[in-house]
Amino acid sequence: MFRLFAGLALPAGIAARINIMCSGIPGARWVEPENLHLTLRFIGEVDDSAAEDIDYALRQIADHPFDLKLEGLGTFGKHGKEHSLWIGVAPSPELAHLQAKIESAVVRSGQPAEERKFTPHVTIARMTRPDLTRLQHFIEGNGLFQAGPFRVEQFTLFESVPGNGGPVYTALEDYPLT
Ligand code: 3AM
Repeated sequence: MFRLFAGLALPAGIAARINIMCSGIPGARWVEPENLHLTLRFIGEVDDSAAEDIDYALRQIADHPFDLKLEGLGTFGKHGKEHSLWIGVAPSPELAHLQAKIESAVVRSGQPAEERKFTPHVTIARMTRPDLTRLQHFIEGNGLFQAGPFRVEQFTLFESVPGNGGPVYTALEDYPLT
């Protein structure tokens, strides 16, 4: 069985810049720079045969490279119970287009459709009952963060393996955009 998702890896330089910013919230579990990514489609647990079907469907996607810019910060979770802290993405019709193609391909391969709206983001920390004052300071202090634009020339099928320090993501296959 594999726990899969499709996403974008970040350029190492941008991941390193993000990593420098990641401190100052007690209790936050910061994502290691090599694990920073933008999820395009969470797929979940699948067996070997389904994984092969997904890989086949993703290989059929034809799309162009495009530029993407990261900007701003946000959180998921109700006020007082924020559980994820993330960096946002500048509006990108090309990213939305690629995401829609990936969604169709994954469904065509036999997986159930994703009901939730796509909210592009790069999670930088996971939190349980964060110190709200420090979280607020972090967001105010880093809210103008920007990175890129950088060229997106491929997307990737990742395996997510749970670990003590949080999940570790392994790239199984890259799909070039040409
Ligand atoms: O891109 P991020 O890190 O925000 O939270 C998981 C991670 O999101 C999310 O998929 C990404 C890669 O693991 N994820 C995990 N379980 C999920 C689920 N059941 C999920 N997304 C949707 N449904």
